[in-house]
Amino acid sequence: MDLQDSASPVMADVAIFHYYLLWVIAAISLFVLVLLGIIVVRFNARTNPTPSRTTHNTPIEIAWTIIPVVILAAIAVPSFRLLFTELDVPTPDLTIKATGKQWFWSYSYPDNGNFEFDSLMVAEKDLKPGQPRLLTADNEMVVPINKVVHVLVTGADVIHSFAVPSLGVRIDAVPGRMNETWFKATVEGTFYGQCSELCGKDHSFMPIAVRVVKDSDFTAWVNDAKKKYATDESVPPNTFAAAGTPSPR
Ligand SMILES: [Cu+2]
Repeated sequence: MDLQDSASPVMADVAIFHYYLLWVIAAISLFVLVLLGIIVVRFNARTNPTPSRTTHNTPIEIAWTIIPVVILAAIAVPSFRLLFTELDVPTPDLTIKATGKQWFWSYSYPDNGNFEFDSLMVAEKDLKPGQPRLLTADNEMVVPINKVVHVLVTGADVIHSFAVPSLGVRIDAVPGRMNETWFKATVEGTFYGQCSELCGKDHSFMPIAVRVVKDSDFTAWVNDAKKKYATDESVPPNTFAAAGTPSPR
């Protein structure tokens, strides 16, 4: 029924703007409804058998031109301000590249050791207590709290979309293009999103799980991840394939 709790300043602004618009829309709708009601009751053929022949009223015409312009300006100004906040990436503390693939996400950390790993959905039967169905991923994207995370987003095969509602992030992952967005998570915890562009049969099974942790935990995670997801690029992939072991990605 409502927006997810916001965990970033951008999402907080999105929520404020949303509720502001809701009031504007409600006021306009109510006003029009009241006018219609007055017309129905007071100006129907029975109560008003001889209608007025008035065709022009300058003050009213000026008012119904000026007032909508003022309303539109009152919507446009905060709307553009929000758009610019979303699109103008502040100086980042770290960069993460998210690649949408059929049907999972890969995350790489170019300025933290340049490792890359895949993040796949956990099947329903493998869920641990408390893990949400269809949203839990085996390897979460881990980010430090209160840091500006610059996210590079691209697609490897078809168009996907990287979206995490609580962080106010949603951007298309287009093959051959590098889109960018950012967020600053201000709440610790795990936040979930889903691919938001129809991308094939398993479109609904490629969740995005972002775990926000303290700085020290992030450093520890990076150190582990560097070993866990290490790829040795000096070894050609077919060496592994021939030996019967899975080749590095
Ligand atoms: Cu997708």
